[in-house]
Amino acid sequence: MITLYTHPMSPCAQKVRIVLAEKQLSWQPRLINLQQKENLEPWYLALNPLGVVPTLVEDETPIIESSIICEYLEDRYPEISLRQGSAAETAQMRFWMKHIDTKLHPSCGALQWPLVMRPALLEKTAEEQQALINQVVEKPRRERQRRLLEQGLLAPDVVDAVKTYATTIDMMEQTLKRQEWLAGDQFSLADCAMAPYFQTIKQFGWEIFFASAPTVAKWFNAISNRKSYQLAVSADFSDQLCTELLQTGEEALPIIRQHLGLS
Ligand SMILES: N[C@@H](CCC(=O)N[C@@H](CS)C(=O)NCC(=O)O)C(=O)O
Repeated sequence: MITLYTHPMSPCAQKVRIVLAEKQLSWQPRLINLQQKENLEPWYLALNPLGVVPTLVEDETPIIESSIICEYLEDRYPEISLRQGSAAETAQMRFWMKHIDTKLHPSCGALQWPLVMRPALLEKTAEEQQALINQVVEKPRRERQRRLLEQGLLAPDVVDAVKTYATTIDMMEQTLKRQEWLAGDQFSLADCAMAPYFQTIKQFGWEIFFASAPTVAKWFNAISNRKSYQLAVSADFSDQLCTELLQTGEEALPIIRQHLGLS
């Protein structure tokens, strides 16, 4: 049995859930309360020394890092394949996965964390907040969270994050004008990995990012209509949660517009 340590709004956990659904694998979720930093408890660090979700456990072996988990699932369960392209297409698939891991994911964190995670931390005392942040394992993440905790959407990370999103969407628009999916004509792990980062835009009602990228909007629409996406992502977003997130996103929109150079 596969167990996935996950959080409903974590984009890197969502990508693994999409791959599990595409491959029609059964698995059991173990929800980790990121707002209360359950991910930093010793029992979880024993599974994932980086203290982040997702972690997949199969045959008592923990597998960490979402892109590595996706490739693990592809290697272990190739029957429904999400890596069927030529060597060049596989290289293209891995380019996108690397771009997501190194650039888009931290950017998504800079946009989502202040709106979704920060409010719970702000309810704690200043000492409790610092004690929790001090436990964050990796220094770049720790310092980013400290800045986002202190400055919210006014942190410099947010300006960079909006720019990274805009550049990524531009690159995708050029690619998707030539081919149906990110790595060619086959739906692949790259599409599964990228889609959750557009859930973030959608949930906050920030369609403004799609203004000059109709092909990307069409691509995301096609993915979000897939059964895998409905099961792995949409099912976790109740009507009430969607309403709350849209409201949060609307309040933040003036800052996002400003960072996009639109006002
Ligand atoms: N490179 C990691 C990133 C994992 C990651 O950043 N997970 C976030 C949720 S999307 C997390 O667990 N954050 C906890 C925290 O920041 O304290 C992966 O792809 O698995």
